[in-house]
Order: sequence, then C-alpha cells, then structure tokens
Amino acid sequence: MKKEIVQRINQLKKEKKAIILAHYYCNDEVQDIADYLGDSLALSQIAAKTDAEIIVFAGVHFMAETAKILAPSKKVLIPKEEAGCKMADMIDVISLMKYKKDNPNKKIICYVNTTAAVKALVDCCVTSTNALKIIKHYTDLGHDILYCPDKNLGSYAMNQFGSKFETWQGCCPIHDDVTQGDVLEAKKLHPKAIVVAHPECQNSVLELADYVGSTKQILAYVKESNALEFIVCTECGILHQMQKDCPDKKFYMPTTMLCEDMKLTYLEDVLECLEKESNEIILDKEIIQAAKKSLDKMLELS
Ligand code: CIZ
Ligand code: SF4
Repeated sequence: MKKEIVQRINQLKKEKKAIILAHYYCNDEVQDIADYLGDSLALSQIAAKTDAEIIVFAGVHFMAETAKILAPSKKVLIPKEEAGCKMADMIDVISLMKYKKDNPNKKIICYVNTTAAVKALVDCCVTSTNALKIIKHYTDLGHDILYCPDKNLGSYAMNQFGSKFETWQGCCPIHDDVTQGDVLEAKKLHPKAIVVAHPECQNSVLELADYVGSTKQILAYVKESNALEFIVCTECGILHQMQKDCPDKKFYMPTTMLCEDMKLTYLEDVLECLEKESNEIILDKEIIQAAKKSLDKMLELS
C-alpha cells in the first residue's frame, strides 16, 4: 500500500514538476520520500533556487511560509494546513506592534519560528544555526535589542556573551519541558553518553550539554564525534537521520520530545496535496516584501 503511494507521488512529481521538502522532525516515511531533507532555512533556500514549479513543504506552517517568502513566484503547498508551531503562536502582530510603539529604539531580532506577519515587523531574522552570530553583531554595535519569541535561545546567547538584553517570554514546549533532572537521569543510565542539545532547551539543560547546536549542527557533530553513545535533547524526528548517518552509534532521549504538529503529515497527505494542489500558501505582497527584508538581512549577516 505504502509502496503504491510512493510510486504515485513520484509519478505526480514528474508530471507536475514538483519537489518535496521535509524537515528533520517529520515522520520517517515522509523524510524518506523527500527530495531534500533539512532545517527550515536550508529548505527555504532550496525552494528559492529550484526550477520546480510546485514545492510541497512537509513541515509546519511557518516553514512553508518562509519558503514562499523566499520563492514568491512558486506554488508552495503544505500537506497539513493545521500543522502549526506552538512557539510561533506565542507572539502575535498586535502585541509586537504595541511593543514597538512603546520601545521605538529597540532593534528587534526574531527567530524564524514566527509567522510571516511577525517577520514583516522586525529588523532581522535568525535561525538556531546563526542566532549567536547575529545577536552578537547587534549587541557589539551597541544596539539595545529585543530577541523574540524564544526566551531559552535568548538567555543562552546572553550566557555565551555575558551580555544582557530583553527577550520575549515564548518557548517551544517540546524543548522547554525537558528538565535538568531528566538529563541527569539519562546520564545515570548511560554514563558514557555525550549530551547534545538544541538551544530551545532550558539553560539548566544546556549547562549539562557537551554540545549545543541546531538540528543540522547536532547531526554534523554526532557524525564526526568519536563517542559511541549520545543523549539527544531535541525533537525525536532527528533520530531517523542520525541512525542512518551513524548505524553503529546509540542514541537515547531524556524524555519523548515529540512535536505533534511535525508528526501530522503522512505519505497519504503528501499524495493528496500533490494530487489536488491543495493548501497553497498565500501571503500578501506587502507582507512578503517586508518579511523578505528581515530574512535577507539575516542572510547578509550569517
Ligand atoms: O529552523 C529549524 O529548522 C528548526 C526549527 C530547528 C533547527 O534547529 O534546525
Ligand atoms: Fe514549533 Fe517546537 Fe514543534 Fe519546532 S518542535 S515546530 S519549535 S512546537
């Protein structure tokens, strides 16, 4: 059955000049049929460069929106329209506009895990791969900044640089729910394991980590490391690629760390989306233009 779905997807991809992009946090079966697998930024950059006419973005809404902003002339589809991001939902346009009015001198730096409308209001975007570098760029220039919406990544950056700035009080509940106790427990069970963590985790967890980085950076670190066992503190979907890259290494999670939104998409949904060309991402031209400025600024600084 699944085999037939894959065949049909491949046939439609050819007929319609379509490509499928999937995030590392997606269900394994979706990762396996993707033309490109990556983090949200790498995938959006692929979207911008491809000559495909249709892009099916298997991931959550903000990721597909980012692809649309960088590739506005392409048809960008998301298999499951309701796939959102709990962190992106923690900041909205009205609250951010009010903040800007009350703090007219702040430079506002925002994580890519935000809606296009929020990106349209900020000075620069960042991803987990380039956040430290870009935040440092602004603080070194003496700017007073707001980092939004992830308080954990914000305070991680402050700890790294010994600087102080304001952060929005948002977070990713999947990463934020892991406690230092959970990691200590996992370390007790696997004393030889190296701890790798995503900066969306609480700082008390990051303090225990041997390596902190984005999904892409964690994958590269684990591949190159001589260690054979790892405690992985990020969304569990990453294990699929890790196990493929390193079949002889062992990976443990401190808790389940599963993002339900990232797991909404199955092969059937990708097929239906391709067949019907449904759930197209439509954004206002003005929003695309303004949000693209913040993304371009990020690309310039990273
Ligand atoms: O930007 C991304 O793709 C996310 C959400 C995680 C990461 O670290 O790559
Ligand atoms: Fe959003 Fe967290 Fe899910 Fe990533 S893992 S999509 S940040 S809720």
